[in-house]
Amino acid sequence: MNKLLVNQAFEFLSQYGNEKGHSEDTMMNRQLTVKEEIESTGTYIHTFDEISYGAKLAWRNSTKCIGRLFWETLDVFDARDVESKEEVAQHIHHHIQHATNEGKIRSTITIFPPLKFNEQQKVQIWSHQLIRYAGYLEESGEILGDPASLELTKVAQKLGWQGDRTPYDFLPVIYQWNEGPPSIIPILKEEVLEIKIDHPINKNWGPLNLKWYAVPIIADRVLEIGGLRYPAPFNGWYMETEIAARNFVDSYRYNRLRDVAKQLELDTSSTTTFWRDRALVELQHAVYASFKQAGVQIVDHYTAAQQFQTFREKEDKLQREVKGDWTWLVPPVSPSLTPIFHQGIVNEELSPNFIKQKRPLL
Ligand code: HEM
Ligand code: NRG
Repeated sequence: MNKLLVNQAFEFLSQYGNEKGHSEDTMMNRQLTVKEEIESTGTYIHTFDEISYGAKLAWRNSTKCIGRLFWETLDVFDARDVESKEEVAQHIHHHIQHATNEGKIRSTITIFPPLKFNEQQKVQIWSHQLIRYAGYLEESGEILGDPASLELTKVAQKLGWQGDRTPYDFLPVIYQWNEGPPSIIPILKEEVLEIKIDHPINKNWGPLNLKWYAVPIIADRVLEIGGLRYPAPFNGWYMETEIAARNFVDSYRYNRLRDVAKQLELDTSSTTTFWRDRALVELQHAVYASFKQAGVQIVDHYTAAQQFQTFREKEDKLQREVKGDWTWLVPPVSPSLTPIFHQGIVNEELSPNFIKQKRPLL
């Protein structure tokens, strides 16, 4: 019998039962049933309420996430009964549609069948996010689109997908069904909400051709609950720095800071004119204001940091110490202007959680 699994299951079930206020009897009975199930089948099946609460706990335990105040508000879709590739595709499209909600973004997770010891894994998602821009290496050596997607774009092309070769082509979702060859799910323009980036004061950013999609849906993690691991894409909404300080700015991403500075007519002759810092701040403003103007949910790094403080206070009152990875929680813009910068935090991984899955055979 798999003793480790029994232990992990019991640990989760007691946390679940305790936090939900279940009686000792109810908890004991459930543990007994699960133990017998593991003895006879090698694994066990969570109830919907268990995976639903387990997913919320995984969010609450995500050390790198600043958005955890809202951990109890997560829409959970149960896709553990998928029987075909068509059903996988339906769930993926449904997730995008439900989460997007015309800009009033809903935190959502879709839970696919768990990885089972010695059994075929039904679904393995290779895509980093359900919605992502492709990246192409041009003959000139330049990169078109998102350099972070070069590898997966090549895989998609091998599988017969062809992009329009713009800087913002939607990569199809790449996944494996029953450990067979990888398959793709094309993402249609109609199902994705995108926001054109303009500056609220320094108008006419049109020629910069900056835009981004509304919903970040992380797909390449597995949700671990009580020893079981589920492929489970999840999303909340963006904090403006993710797009405006990293995706557009990192030298190994869209690398657009100099273009923004030129648009702002800054003196880029030396770093000591601080043109990079000034352009960076204007870019935060532009991304935030453009999302707001379009009616799409987004949070700025001050509000997010404040919400994180509230989360910590709430958890402290319940005598649960919040764990966190300072290097991720601190926003990449003006970090010392947020309280997170000035506080220590214990970096420790608890279960349930979202964990790295085995790397696909790209
Ligand atoms: C990471 C914000 C919702 C789980 C992050 C990061 C930010 C963030 C800024 C750092 C990302 C980076 O630097 O690349 C938010 C906001 C949310 C939200 C504003 C709005 C509701 C969620 C939800 C979940 C979640 C719903 C899961 C159910 C995570 C995890 C990471 C993370 C696992 C680490 C990702 C990684 O390792 O790449 N979040 N988040 N977050 N968040 Fe959240
Ligand atoms: N930085 C990445 C997204 C990482 C997760 N961020 C969130 N998660 N906001 C990017 O695409 O820029 N979330 O679940 O909301």
